[in-house]
Amino acid sequence: MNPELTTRTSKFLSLVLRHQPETAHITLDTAGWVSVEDLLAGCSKARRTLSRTDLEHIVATNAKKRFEFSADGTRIRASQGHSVEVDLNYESKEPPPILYHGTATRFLESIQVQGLLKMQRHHVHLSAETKMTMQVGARHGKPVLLTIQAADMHQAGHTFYLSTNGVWLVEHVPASFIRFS
Ligand code: HQG
Repeated sequence: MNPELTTRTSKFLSLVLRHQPETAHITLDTAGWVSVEDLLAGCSKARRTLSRTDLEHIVATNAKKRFEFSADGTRIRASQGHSVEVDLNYESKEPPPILYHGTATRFLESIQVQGLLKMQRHHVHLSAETKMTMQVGARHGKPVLLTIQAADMHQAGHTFYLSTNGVWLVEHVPASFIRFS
């Protein structure tokens, strides 16, 4: 698969495994899984034919590790980022003392009032590193890095989850736990 087709197919997989499974004529189970066989057949039907080898290549090389196979390799799902109702069954986990969130300067005023909201997603996404996080912010405008006092939040009773691909997930970050400078 050439890089351009890999990216295009990866975007299509994000669409069907997170948002619109019906586009590839599949349904996801309650934890977001679909059998690889059904996915490949559905992609074919949607005129996006790909082989099991292509799929393995995409899962292995995806920069953000967006997709995962089940332990026995027969099923696949997106590791996070869904808009369809799924319960990924992540166990809650104690976060590191500090986490980061990348956003755009134009959102700051509102975030100072409301804290971080999950918007269209199931959770607010936080990260333990800063470089990729700035890039996430840059998707929305002039990027700015917010520092989240995660240990304090955890101590105050907020539940944190860690996705398989290393994204920290929470329901809401109140403004009082955000350092803006
Ligand atoms: C902002 C990508 C105003 C929030 C990335 C963000 C990430 C507020 C935007 C993952 C707000 C939502 C997630 C408030 C939050 N007022 N704006 N009160 N609270 N916001 O895309 O974190 O490619 O839903 O700061 O790499 O940017 O999908 O979230 O700017 O990991 O795999 O509202 O998506 O990964 O934007 O990105 P998003 P995000 P994938």
